[in-house]
Amino acid sequence: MNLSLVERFKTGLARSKEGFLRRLDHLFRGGELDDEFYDDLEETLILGDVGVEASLKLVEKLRLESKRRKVRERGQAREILVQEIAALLAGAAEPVKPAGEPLVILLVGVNGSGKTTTAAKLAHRYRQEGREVLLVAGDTFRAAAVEQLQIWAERAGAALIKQQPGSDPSAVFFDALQAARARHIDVVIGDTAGRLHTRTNLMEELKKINRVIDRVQPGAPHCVLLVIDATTGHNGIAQALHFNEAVPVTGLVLTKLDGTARGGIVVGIQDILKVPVCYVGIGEKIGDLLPFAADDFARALLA
Ligand SMILES: Nc1nc2c(ncn2[C@@H]2O[C@H](COP(=O)(O)OP(=O)(O)OP(=O)(O)O)[C@@H](O)[C@H]2O)c(=O)[nH]1
Ligand SMILES: [Mg+2]
Repeated sequence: MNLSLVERFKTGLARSKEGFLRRLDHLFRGGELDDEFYDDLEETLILGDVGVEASLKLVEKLRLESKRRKVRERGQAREILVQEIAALLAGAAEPVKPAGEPLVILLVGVNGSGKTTTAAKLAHRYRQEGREVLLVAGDTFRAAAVEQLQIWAERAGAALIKQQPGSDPSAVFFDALQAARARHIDVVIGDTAGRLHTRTNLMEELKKINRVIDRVQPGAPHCVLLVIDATTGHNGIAQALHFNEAVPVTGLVLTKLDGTARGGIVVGIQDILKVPVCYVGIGEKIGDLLPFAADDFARALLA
C-alpha cells in the first residue's frame, strides 16, 4: 500500500469519522467564530475523548490565536487547531538500536489490550527493514499465548524463545537475551501476560522481569511500551499511572483505534501522561501498526 501516513491515519480513524470527527468537521464548515462555536467545539472534543483539560486548553488557545490573527471564519480556524493539536502531541521517534547490542522492547498492559498482536506487528516492521528479530514468549500464563505468538513469529519471519507454560517469565527473558547475543539479533521484542494494574503480585512479577533484563543486558529494556486499548477511553490513564510505578513506561501504543468512534483519546492521553504515543494499531493484520507522527495525525483528525 502506498498511501501517505495522513491517509492511513484517516483510514484507521474510520469509525471516528462517523462520530467524533464528523461533528468536528461539521463545526468548521462555515459561519462565524462566535461563542456558540467555541462551546460546541469544547463539547465535541470532550465527547471525542480528548479529555476535559486538553479540550479546554485547545479551545482557549484557538480563541486567543484567532483573535490575534484576526481570523473570523470557522474555515480558517481549522488550520490553527490542526497546528495546536500537533503542538500538543509529542510524536516520538522510533527507538534506535544501541551499537553492538540488541534493542530490547518490552510490551506491557492489561488483559486483551493487544500486546501479542503488537509484538507481532513490531516484529514485522523490523523484519521489513531487514533486521533480525527475536520474539520472547513472556506470557507463560496461558498455553494458548505461546502458540499465538509462535504463529505470528512464523508469519513475521522472526525467531522465538519460549518455555513450558507455567514457567517463570523472567527465566524466559534471561534465556532470550542470551540467545539474542549469541545469534546476533538486532531487536528483541518481549510479550508479557496481561495483568490488571491493581494486582500487586503481578506488578511485582513485571518488576522482576525488568530487573532480570537489566542484569543480563545493562541499560535494557530500552523501550517499555504500555499497550492501551483505545476503545476503553480514559480508563487507560489510570492503567498507565500504575504500570509506570512498576516499570518505567517510555511510550504508549494505542490499539484498536479503528474500533472507536472517539479517536480523540490519542490527544488527551498524551497531554495528561506526558508519555509519547509511539504507535497506533488500526486493525488486526500484521501491517496494521503505524508509527505515530503528530503533524500527520492532527491533520488526519481535521482534514
Ligand atoms: N481492530 C483491532 N483489533 C486489534 C488491534 N490490536 C489487537 N487487536 C485484537 O484484539 C484482540 C486481543 O489482542 P491480543 O494481542 O491477543 O491482546 P493481548 O494484550 O496480548 O491479550 P492478553 O495476552 O490476553 O492479555 C485480538 O482479537 C486482536 O486481533 C487493533 O489495532 N485493531
Ligand atoms: Mg497476549
